[in-house]
Amino acid sequence: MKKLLSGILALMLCVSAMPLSANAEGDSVNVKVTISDKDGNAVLQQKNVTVTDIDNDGALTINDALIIAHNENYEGGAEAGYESAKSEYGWGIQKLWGNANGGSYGYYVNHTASMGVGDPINDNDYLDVFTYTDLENWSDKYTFFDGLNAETLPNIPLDLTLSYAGYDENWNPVTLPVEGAVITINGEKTDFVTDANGYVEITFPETGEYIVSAVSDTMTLVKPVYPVSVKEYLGTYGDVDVDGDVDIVDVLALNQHLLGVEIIEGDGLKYADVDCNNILNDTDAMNILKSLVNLVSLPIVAE
Ligand SMILES: [Ca+2]
Ligand SMILES: [Ca+2]
Ligand SMILES: [Ca+2]
Repeated sequence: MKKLLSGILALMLCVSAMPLSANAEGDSVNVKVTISDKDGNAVLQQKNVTVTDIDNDGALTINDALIIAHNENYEGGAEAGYESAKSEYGWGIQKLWGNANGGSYGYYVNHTASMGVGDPINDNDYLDVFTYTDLENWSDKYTFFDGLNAETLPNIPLDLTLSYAGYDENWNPVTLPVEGAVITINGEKTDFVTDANGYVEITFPETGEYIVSAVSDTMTLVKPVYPVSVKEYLGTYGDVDVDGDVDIVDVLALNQHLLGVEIIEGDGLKYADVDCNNILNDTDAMNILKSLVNLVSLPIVAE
């Protein structure tokens, strides 16, 4: 019995010691890392990396993130694939993904240019590092879509804007639209092309996980990495236009249908009949409206 007790005590000591090790979690942050290699291929695509102070300089920096990203993903680890060095110009990359090109790399945190790999990195940051492919004119343009990723439904338009990091006439960094870029989905070119504002509306016919990117005939783009998750839509009562939300647009769509202006088809007919009486009328429209101000919840099932 005594043995058992001391065992339990030892266990309790272990448990009570746990908050101490939990404190150590403050010494790491979780970031997403994208790396493009010398051929312009995204060899890491928003890869989750837990960053610790692996270079022991007392700070969590881009350098730590890149060492760990290589250790975990590059054959031979950071020792084989990554090098950084401090010079009069700052602390920069010397080798990335096994390629040493004289220091021609670009690095961005949350789509903003970084000054060097000694820049701090914080929880949920997005680190994007690329190798220049044009070593004569450095024409490579860092590009990005708004945000980090998106979720949508099959055949529901997804709005994207593609921008690149450029400079104005005074060499101040500015964000400019990428015009005429062809959108790729999982590396395949599509018919979607960005307009003069960098804007494009894309759709996915099927559910699945996709990487959206872009290529251009006229610019050297650092290919953006933009994961899109296309989920199956299971339908919601009140969602007349079947876009995943119940809002005033659904009330208007139903009214248009009842007036014979624009006829609803498909699943919308089912989700518009919110009292499930197989009749579409003003009562359904009124009940959707009421649901928007939380007077009723849908569907309304007859007693
Ligand atoms: Ca460090
Ligand atoms: Ca809707
Ligand atoms: Ca009805």
